[in-house]
Amino acid sequence: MIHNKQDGFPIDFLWGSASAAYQVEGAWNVDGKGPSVWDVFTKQPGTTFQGTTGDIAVDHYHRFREDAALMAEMGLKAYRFSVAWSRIYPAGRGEVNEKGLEFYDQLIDELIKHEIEPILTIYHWDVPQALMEEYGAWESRQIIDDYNTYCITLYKRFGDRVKYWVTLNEQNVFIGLGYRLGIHPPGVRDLKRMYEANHIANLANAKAIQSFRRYVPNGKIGPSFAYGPNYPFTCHPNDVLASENAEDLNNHWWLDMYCWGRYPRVSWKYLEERDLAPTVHEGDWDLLTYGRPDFIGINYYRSGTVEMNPLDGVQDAEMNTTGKKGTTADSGIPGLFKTRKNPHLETTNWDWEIDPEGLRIGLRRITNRYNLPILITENGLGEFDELEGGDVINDDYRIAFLQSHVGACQKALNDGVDLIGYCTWSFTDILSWLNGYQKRYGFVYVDRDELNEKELRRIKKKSFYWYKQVIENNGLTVKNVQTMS
Ligand code: BGP
Repeated sequence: MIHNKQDGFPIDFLWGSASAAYQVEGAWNVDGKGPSVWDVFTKQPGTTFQGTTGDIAVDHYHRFREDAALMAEMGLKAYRFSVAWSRIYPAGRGEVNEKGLEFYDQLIDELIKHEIEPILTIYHWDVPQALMEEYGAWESRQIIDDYNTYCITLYKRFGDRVKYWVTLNEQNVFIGLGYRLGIHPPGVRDLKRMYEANHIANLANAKAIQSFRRYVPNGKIGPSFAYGPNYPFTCHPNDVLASENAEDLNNHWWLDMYCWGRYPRVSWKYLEERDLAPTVHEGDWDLLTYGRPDFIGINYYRSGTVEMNPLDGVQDAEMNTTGKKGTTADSGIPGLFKTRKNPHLETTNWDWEIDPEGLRIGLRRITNRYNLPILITENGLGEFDELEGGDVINDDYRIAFLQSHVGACQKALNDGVDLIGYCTWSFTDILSWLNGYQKRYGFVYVDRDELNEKELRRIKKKSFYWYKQVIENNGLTVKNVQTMS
């Protein structure tokens, strides 16, 4: 669709940036915080790049005022952060840790002082280790009530100041990497357990949203979903079908549930025949209908391209966690689809396709299917950055990436998508779960590496000034574009 004219961004558009507790806070055992599964998992040899952990991360816990001041200097309109469950409930449930609540009180107040809209993610993967040990965390229905209690504690405490809430961050990723590929905690490779745990997470999500309506009636809530639209590798109907399979099993399996409270029929039948469909108890479908969100949070990094995969075809493959370009093998599900490198797209050093038009395509697909507002809760480029003399970081590649994606957002708005905001990933550099500190995403460089925390100095990158201008102008202008080229 080519438009004759480009409308601008809405006046109250949320120009934001995002982070997650484990990736920025550090202070992993400070002020009464209990351990999360990530505190334990990253300390097991061989789980992360060069054994990196979030023990110190970028020390946001102690430097949040400095970070918020940088956000204010940039003119950021919104900041998405997550609460560490085990800071609030060190043992996952039972006694509340007042110190944990106080930390987020202070962070929220600091943001509001700078006129930055807080977007609070309730859960960004760091389930308390105690619940993992007690009942297997997401594998037990006990977590539904414990998660709900944790949510209500946050609603009551912060509901007066926080309007935008994200329930589960990338359920498809923490479940998929946790139980299919076994590279996130709990490191399991078992599809039956994966679909069971996922169903329980759906129930927990729906119950949390049901409670939200009562405690924060004027707030807005939704999940953040890791979304990548799929393309067929060729126009051969077999490849088109493969692409539909991928769309159904990788996207609709979650999004249909969030928005409609049901699983897509084709994928359900496929899983049922293999005894992989989740166990459904009486009352589940009723509860799931309460999960309908106010907006869909989308974390977009890349699109996917697939072709037919025969029954004896390729299966799951290793992920590139080193930044050595071209080391990702094709992967797939025999009988459904397999990935192919898209010849029309460049990739990052971690082999992620760079595809701004894919964002527009995805936003349109979601809009047409679910008819809900969309908040982009993450989008960004993870790359090696170089700190040059005079404290300069020339990250033109990041500016180019973000600029093209902001452009795609504008086109999507023109197409009719109800896009309410755009959060980049991330504001400062952070710990990348499996890729250490070398895969950087921030507008603000943090001077540390895998082996040495140094002084964790904050240094503004070139992209910092670029995004500042975008926010000032409420979108791209000729000037922004020139700055970059
Ligand atoms: C998303 C997560 C983020 C962040 C981002 C980048 O899946 O929600 O927490 O890590 O991806 O991923 P990575 O750090 O693996 O490059």
